[in-house]
Amino acid sequence: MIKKLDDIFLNLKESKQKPILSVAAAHDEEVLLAVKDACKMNIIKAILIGDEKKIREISKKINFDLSEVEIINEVDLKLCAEKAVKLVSSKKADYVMKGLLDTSIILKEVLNKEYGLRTDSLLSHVMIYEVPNYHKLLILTDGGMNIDPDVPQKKKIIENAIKAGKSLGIDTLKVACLAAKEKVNPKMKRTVDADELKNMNQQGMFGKNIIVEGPIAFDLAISKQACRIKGYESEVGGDADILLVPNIETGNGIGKALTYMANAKSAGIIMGAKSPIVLVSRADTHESKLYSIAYGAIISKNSNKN
Ligand code: COD
Repeated sequence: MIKKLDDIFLNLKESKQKPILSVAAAHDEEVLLAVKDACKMNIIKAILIGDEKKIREISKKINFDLSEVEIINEVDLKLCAEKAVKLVSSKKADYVMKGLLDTSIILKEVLNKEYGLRTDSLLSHVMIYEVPNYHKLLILTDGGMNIDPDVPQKKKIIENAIKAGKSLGIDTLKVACLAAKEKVNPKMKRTVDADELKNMNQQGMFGKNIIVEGPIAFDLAISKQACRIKGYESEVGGDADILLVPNIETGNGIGKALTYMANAKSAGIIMGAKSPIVLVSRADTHESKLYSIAYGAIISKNSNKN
């Protein structure tokens, strides 16, 4: 079981098959540092799409040996995303990474009906955090793709997060459907949605070994002490594996608070497509980008098995 983000590397080093990553708009130092490290660790092979002149200049500066790396010269950002996605849909690459371009540009290409990576499933963003003062990895979803999901979409977002959690080898997953309080209040739509999701799980709709709690506030989901003080009893209380947020703003805010104020390390990908999409914030460190590349490689390996 993967308990720390560094364990992902060990898991990948054991596998002989190296997935090929296509990087859209790769002309960025933090992106190239992460790709360089992943190539050096021998966990992936890379195809870089972007401004070739800049890619070569940056690579020289950071001592990235490009002799084994394919470069596709493209300066237009939309075309960078299109070409990177097409490499995956034509099976010349296994998964795709967002480089120095806006999230919505790459997501629109991923969703393209003709050459994109859609499936019948909803696509959603999953972040994994290693927080110094939390006792296990924490999955946060969806703070990156679905803006204001309804209940059927939240159900699919949970299903994608369960797949992401299972790929880490976690057997029983505890899901906290976040809201501002624990009692259902018809005037607070998020509490009603969370209650519906909990009921779905009680009917077995999320499968075996899944516990869904909600509505539940953030403090009770992650702190046993808060549960004791408030007299709150639930198997998920203080021990959540997955935080389902009600909307993109909440997810984005919690994620950034964990990174900037709690020194969390993280990895982020989009689940639900034909292959994982490595989606990190431009401001993320190359370490976080490296974890995301590695996590994407694990998901890619698992989806090729199925
Ligand atoms: N999964 C599967 N299909 C989808 C999804 C999804 N999550 N979202 C849209 N689609 C399909 C729709 O069914 C439709 O067929 C087509 O894609 C277009 O749908 P629209 O018009 O709703 O989608 P777009 O192209 O306007 O927007 C989709 C985005 C993902 C780009 C949009 O939702 C978005 O910008 N999300 C926020 C991304 C972001 O900025 N994140 C960073 C900040 S946190």
